[in-house]
Amino acid sequence: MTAFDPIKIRSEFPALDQTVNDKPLVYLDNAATSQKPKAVLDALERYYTRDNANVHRGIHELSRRATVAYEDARIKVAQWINAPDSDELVWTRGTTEAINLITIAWGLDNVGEGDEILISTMEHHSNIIPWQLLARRKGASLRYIEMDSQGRLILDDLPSLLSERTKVVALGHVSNALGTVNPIKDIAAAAHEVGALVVVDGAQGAVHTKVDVQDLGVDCYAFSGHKMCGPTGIGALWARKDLLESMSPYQGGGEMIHFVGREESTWAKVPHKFEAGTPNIAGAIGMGAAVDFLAGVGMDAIAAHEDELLAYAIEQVGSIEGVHIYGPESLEERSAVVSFTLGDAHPHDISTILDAEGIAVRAGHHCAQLVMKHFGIAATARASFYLYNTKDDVDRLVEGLGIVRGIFG
Ligand code: C6P
Repeated sequence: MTAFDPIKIRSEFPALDQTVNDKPLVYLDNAATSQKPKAVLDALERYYTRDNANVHRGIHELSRRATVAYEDARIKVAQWINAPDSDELVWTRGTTEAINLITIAWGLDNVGEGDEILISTMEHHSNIIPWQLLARRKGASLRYIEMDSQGRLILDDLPSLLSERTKVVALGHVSNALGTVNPIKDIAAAAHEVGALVVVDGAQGAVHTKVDVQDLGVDCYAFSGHKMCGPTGIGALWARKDLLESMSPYQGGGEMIHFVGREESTWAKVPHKFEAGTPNIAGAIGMGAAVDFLAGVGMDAIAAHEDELLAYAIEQVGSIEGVHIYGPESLEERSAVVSFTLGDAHPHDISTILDAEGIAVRAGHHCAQLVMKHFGIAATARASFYLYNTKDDVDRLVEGLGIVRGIFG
């Protein structure tokens, strides 16, 4: 493998090579969505210009090519998370749809009156609302693992929160609002002792480090293509094959059936049972190209680069007077996100001022209102890093925050 060179990597991402408000773009909103490398853009173009056809339907050359590319991508993405079998990977629109799929296709049949669903106050709304809807429909109740003052899960509470009533434990791998990395493997082991299903929201997990669903010992892992250099509108649910086979269909329509009768029908084998209608073929192919790209760079190298960048960013941003950084103090427990406030400056104002300097960060509650409530704030500004960011980007952010300080005192 060649040495990790963020400048060279940067040149693979056309969108990074532009000015915004007459300043070279510094893109630090990667937790919302990453930029796309040429390899992914080329894969999309190749599909649409040469191979465009529906999958699993036509007996003609283009359909054959599209089907092969679509299913090859499934194999690549399944291998990416070390799934034992690519049939265990269901394409979805993203993490949100993957979690909704589980709550409907598994939850409606397996969660009932008096059962408990254990989540945490750290969750993104995508891992709260689907469970709330399920709990309401089935008369189950939601319980929460709370966070400590550093935004870490209080796992000492776990034994008292888990019981035979716990049907499912659903947690984020990495918090988008704080960067906290959760010890999923330990939690999964504890949840399995009471027979609970373990569902992981991996939207921010599969992005930065190598994920191994077998090693984590979880039952389901949901993730999105667009946060890991892939296209929008594509993601996946990985789940154990026996679990998928036991589940009811999620949506009905073309492709998910085996045989259709007037009153009764039978279902296609997994994963197709969960993929009703024409799928996002280009998206799946693009996500396959994205994992090829990331694997080519090397996930260990990416993780090491991001760790260095995060340490630098926390040191530099954290030393600005008035800045408060949220999330764990130990770098070991956090991922490439710096969520912060600066004195009395509203995070939206921080973001607007930075934007004028060509620096893109996100400001708001980050779809994690319970996190904001925990810290007694309405919003934070969030800089999130990826493989193409550099220390120069951090320096530009610090300069921009100097301007914010000049305005807000
Ligand atoms: N977080 C962010 O700016 P979708 O939209 O389905 O691809 O991913 C939803 C989602 C679920 N869980 C976590 C932990 C996430 O971070 C996200 C998306 C973006 O933080 C948009 S709100």
